[in-house]
Amino acid sequence: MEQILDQLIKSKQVLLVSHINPDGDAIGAMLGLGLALETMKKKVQFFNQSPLPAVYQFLPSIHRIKRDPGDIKTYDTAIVLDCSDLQRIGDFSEAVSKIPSVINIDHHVTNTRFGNYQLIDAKASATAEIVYKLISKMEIQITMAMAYSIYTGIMADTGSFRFSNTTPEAFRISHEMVLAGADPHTVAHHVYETISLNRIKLLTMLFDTIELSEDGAFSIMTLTQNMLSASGTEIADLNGLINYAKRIENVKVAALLYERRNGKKPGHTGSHYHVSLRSDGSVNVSNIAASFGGGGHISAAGFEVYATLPELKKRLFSLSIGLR
Ligand SMILES: [Mn+2]
Repeated sequence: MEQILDQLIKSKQVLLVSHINPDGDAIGAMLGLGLALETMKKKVQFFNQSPLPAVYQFLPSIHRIKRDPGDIKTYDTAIVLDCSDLQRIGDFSEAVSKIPSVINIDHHVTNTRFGNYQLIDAKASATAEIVYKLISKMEIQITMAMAYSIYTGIMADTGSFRFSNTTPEAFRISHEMVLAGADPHTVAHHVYETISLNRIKLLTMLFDTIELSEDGAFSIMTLTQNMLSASGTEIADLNGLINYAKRIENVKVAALLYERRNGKKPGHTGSHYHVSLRSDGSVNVSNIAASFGGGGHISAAGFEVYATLPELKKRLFSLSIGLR
């Protein structure tokens, strides 16, 4: 932490970046830290390659996040947030690795410790929590905009203070952020009570694809490129969709089969799918993912596969035998 503080004090031009398809923590941690650095008169640039989910558009300063990092040579410091490895930032990982000081701030157990400096805390509920601790050390007055960013990051990654990473520390920091001006109702209203008509249309199509294994323990949901174009939704709107399949009564494992853009090969009948797996904790889905060449954790894993849809479903359902 001390080394990182020294480096931040020395820095002049800072690029802040987080993972593609960002969630509330990736966005909140980045904005919170960047706004703090600006009070220290640092030049900061926010960068994320993906379109940002509409539900986070209420965050002060979110409009400052650009989809292009600009001229890489101008930065002396890069801060990479909420990324277990540098490739998670997307197409610019190679370019960003050339910035003289790369600071890696994250809370994933699987962090590869890339970069020149690391601030990794796997016990932190969110990267935003680590950012808060860094800002406190810098003795910066937390503004309302910073408070909203950090609060939103913690709220998003704890599933609104429901997941197992909901610690006293997560509440303590959130409490402080609320005192500093973040209004919980405003955040909840935007994140949970605002839904675009296009997303409703997508959900209708998606729910229609849900299939259950004979014993009811395994659910499969399918998302194709045709459904995205027919509903007018962007990939940025996909976060958390798999949870609908997981919440079904008696389901232990849920799979979301997502057909990749340009996933078809000429002359082949199949398509390229990303398969996300979630379990209720009673089944280790990382084993299932590993059998397909993927990986992950006990209750969340994934893999890439090229197959036809009926073929893929058959393989997955055959694995589900004996779940109950
Ligand atoms: Mn996170």
